[in-house]
Amino acid sequence: MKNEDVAEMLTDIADMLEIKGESPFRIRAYREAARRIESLHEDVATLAAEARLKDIRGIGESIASKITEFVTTGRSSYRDELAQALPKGISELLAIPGVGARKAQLFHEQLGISTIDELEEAAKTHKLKGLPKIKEKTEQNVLEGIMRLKQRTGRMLLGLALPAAEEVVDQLRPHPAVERVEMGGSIRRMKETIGDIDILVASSKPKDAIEAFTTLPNVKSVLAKGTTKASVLTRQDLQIDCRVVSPDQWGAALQYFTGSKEHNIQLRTIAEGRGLKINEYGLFRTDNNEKVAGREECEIYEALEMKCIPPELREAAGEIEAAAKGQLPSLVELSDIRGDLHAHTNWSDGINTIEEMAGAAKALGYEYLAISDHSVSMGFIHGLTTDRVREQRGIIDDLNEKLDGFRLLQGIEVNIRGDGSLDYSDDVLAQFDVVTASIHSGLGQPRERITARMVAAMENPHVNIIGHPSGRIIGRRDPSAFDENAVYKAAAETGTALEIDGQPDRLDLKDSNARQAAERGAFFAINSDAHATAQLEYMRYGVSTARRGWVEKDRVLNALPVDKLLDRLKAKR
Ligand code: DGT
Ligand code: CA
Ligand code: CA
Ligand code: ZN
Repeated sequence: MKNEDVAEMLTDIADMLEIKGESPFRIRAYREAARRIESLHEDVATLAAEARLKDIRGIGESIASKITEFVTTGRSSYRDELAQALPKGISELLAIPGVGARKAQLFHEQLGISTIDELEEAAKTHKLKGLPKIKEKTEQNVLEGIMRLKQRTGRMLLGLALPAAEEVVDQLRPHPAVERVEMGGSIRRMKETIGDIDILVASSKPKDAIEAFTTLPNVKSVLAKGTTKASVLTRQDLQIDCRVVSPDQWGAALQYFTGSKEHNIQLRTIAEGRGLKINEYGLFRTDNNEKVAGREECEIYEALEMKCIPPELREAAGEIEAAAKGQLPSLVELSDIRGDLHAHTNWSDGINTIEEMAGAAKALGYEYLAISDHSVSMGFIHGLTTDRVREQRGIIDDLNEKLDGFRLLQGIEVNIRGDGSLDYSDDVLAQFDVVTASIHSGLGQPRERITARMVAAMENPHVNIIGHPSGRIIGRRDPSAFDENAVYKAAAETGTALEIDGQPDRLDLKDSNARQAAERGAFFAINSDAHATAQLEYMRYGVSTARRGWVEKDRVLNALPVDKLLDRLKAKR
């Protein structure tokens, strides 16, 4: 997070307030703050962590809290709120670095531009130059901004790509020319980011299947189209490759195009050692080309005398050896999850009420949900005071009277402060059913300090879970430098679970970290960290991350039924 990012956020707010016709004083305050931050010689994130923002002239309580939220979470809920209130054509343009609300409004209203592509076209054909207050340089800046945006989105988050890919698969499946259809490539392996989406179709009428694919409603442009493969760009600018194979080659093709490339290379070596060769058409004997397998994917692995390997493990990280020895882990599944232990409500920075979150969790088939709002030092997003903690307990108890066959737990996401202490005293913490402790600031601290904070939190008998342990935001904020050995060891020894947070831009612990932690005996809580009812579905990304980390069901706290879970939580205390 750079000072200029913070300045840009503040300028955006000023622009949007201006579009809304808010008071000139407020607008000026944001512009002034942006200017000061831009010319600051110190790192604004450090100032925020040390609560020194208000030392800067022109920055008061309200702006300081928005900056703090932005540098800690990477988001500004106020800016998002303002952006959502704008016409859609304007808000899409705001995604471009360097294009603020004022310019976006100008482009939208004067030229009728509502999409990034339209703006790119207008800038290239010099249509922007004629607009009031738009300088020559602006067109160049706009084009550069669009380029940066496209680079930034070079690999897309799984959470963005998967719903789009599922839509395509669902739309192709009923087509008469489509016998089978699945995702392949990194998206089937559930990698945290995806280069392009790969889709595989089995069909005896490949031309019809390709035609169906390239004419789907969500297709914006066709990049390439042949008789058995095609590439398209969706309206969200996601690239999807589709290959069509004959039904008797389905299994071999699915195996081949699922990858990873490194996994396939290892598998090929194993095949060669057995006088076999493997390609996207099948598994064949080298001497007489006789086909050994190919119609079903698992047949390929079985013909090589190994267990069928789940796609999430196919990263050439020991899975082939394990499969050959019959020692693949029995991976946790989404259906093993009995409840969610990390969800926010409108009591802090969530959107929905406690009751709405409970209803949505129950509708997902869960047995329990822990409401875990933020704690008091996160004042900028309404962290709970101890009075509000008590009040919330009353509401949760009342709801539990009404909710049949479902249990609401009172949790908390308690902030781990800079010195490793927690936001509440032990007697307050003792009142929660489950306590998650998270670091939200000072993530850039040196290894010893950040590790000491985490270990101190784990040594507290009331802390059950460490939330999003590394603090990374994919593509935007690096993980903290915590000492993996020390943290996983402390987690195992203190009986503190490590969270696998399912927010698509967090996935934290990440897959490889989770695997290390599991090997050292740690337990996990796989959570959605939902800030709205629909986000409870992010659980699946947490589960896929756990699977990629070789995590088994018996290591997962929230795979336990509620009574066993509560016993386990109490055991630490
Ligand atoms: P991505 O798209 O960058 O997230 O990663 P993938 O794994 O989806 O890679 P992609 O789209 O280039 O190719 C899809 C799959 O096709 C890949 O996972 C394995 C297979 N594949 C691609 N190129 C090769 C290759 O040169 N050798 C082998 N054995 N397999 C390949
Ligand atoms: Ca791919
Ligand atoms: Ca591809
Ligand atoms: Zn958090």
